[in-house]
Amino acid sequence: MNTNRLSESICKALNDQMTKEAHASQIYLSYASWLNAQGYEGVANFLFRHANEERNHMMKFLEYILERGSTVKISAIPDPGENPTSVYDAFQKAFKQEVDNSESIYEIVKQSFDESDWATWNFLQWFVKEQTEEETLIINMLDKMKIAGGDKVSDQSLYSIDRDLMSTPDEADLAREKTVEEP
Ligand code: OFO
Repeated sequence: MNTNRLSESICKALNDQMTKEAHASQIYLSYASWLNAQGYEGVANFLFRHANEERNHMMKFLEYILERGSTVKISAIPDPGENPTSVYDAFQKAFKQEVDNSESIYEIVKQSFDESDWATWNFLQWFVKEQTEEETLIINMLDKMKIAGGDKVSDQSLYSIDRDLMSTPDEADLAREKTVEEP
């Protein structure tokens, strides 16, 4: 009896996404290491924590594929690429990375819808919400830096941003989660 509950195309898309999550983790590790070496311990810390989150996302895909009786394929992770050139550049690159990742997840959501694979569609809703949260978090960081001068942000402002990021929560509040009782 065939116990594989994923179509070949969905299984491939989920495996590819699993590798993308691992790649995202490597990207954040590389940015965090570079920023730490430049003396931005707070920003680096924030990105090290984020690298762990991406690794957890990778594991979520892996576990789901196994749960559905299908086959996990561990592939090589592409090189994380160039180091950023500044804190501002690191967040701009991180934002692009998150938007690309969201697009990639939306593609599988669409695919699961087209194939009427409701279990996968439902599984992916967690990631749709997570991506909105991550994009919001980075947009908030970029806004702060833009106000402080964008690419020309002063050392003084970078010092405060770095100190704030040491203790910034890893999750953003989403407006749609607010209620009248808990604004
Ligand atoms: Fe950036 O979050 Fe994974 O999916």
